[in-house]
Amino acid sequence: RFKAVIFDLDGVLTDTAHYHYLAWKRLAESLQLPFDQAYNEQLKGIDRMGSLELILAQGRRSYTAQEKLALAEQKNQHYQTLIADMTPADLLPGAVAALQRVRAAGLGIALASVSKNAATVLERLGITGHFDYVVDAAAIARGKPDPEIFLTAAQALGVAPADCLGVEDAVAGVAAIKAAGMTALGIGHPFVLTRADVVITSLADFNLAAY
Ligand code: B16
Ligand code: MG
Repeated sequence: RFKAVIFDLDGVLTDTAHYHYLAWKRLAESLQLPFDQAYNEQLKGIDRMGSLELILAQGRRSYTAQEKLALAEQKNQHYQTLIADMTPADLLPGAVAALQRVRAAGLGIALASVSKNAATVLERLGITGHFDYVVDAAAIARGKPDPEIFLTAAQALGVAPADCLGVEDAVAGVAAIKAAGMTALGIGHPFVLTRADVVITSLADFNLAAY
């Protein structure tokens, strides 16, 4: 019943969500700010500056815009060091099979990642060629949970939002898919992704006909 599937990257196709966590943790520790896996849940799917604001909100001092840019750049350097050694072995179980099944069913495929490193990660994973369209995060004005990134992907594919299945591991991402008027397939835990239409543990359980 769908005409296209729009995938998130981090935490769906590969576990860069963990690398983002490690990079933010390193930055938070250098600033002596509290940061743990639970707080990190709120950061998933949130863009770089938005994530930084959430981390800095844990402390008392205020930072100038220039300081914030420098801190975001530090985090990005930690992150880029972590992703530098990625290979196709870093694809999550079922990721490539899911892309192949969507293609075999004749549906369009797009990537809706707010990460400015998404193109690099796709290249390292060797899956760039699977996508009809990759949203340029730099061209998106409002990050998730705003629907803009998913609506941009649907428009580029020439498909109505109602005919799209969005796949997300983040609370903010699922909210963005629902705000776009699409069906949301959550990857993770139903207690966390309460607004998803269906939740599966990983793409290893992906079954297009069931949604
Ligand atoms: P960058 P997604 C998001 O990617 C991550 O979930 C989020 O943790 C990260 O802060 C954001 O990308 C920005 O990434 O710093 O590389 O531009 O989940 O939308 O694929
Ligand atoms: Mg994600």
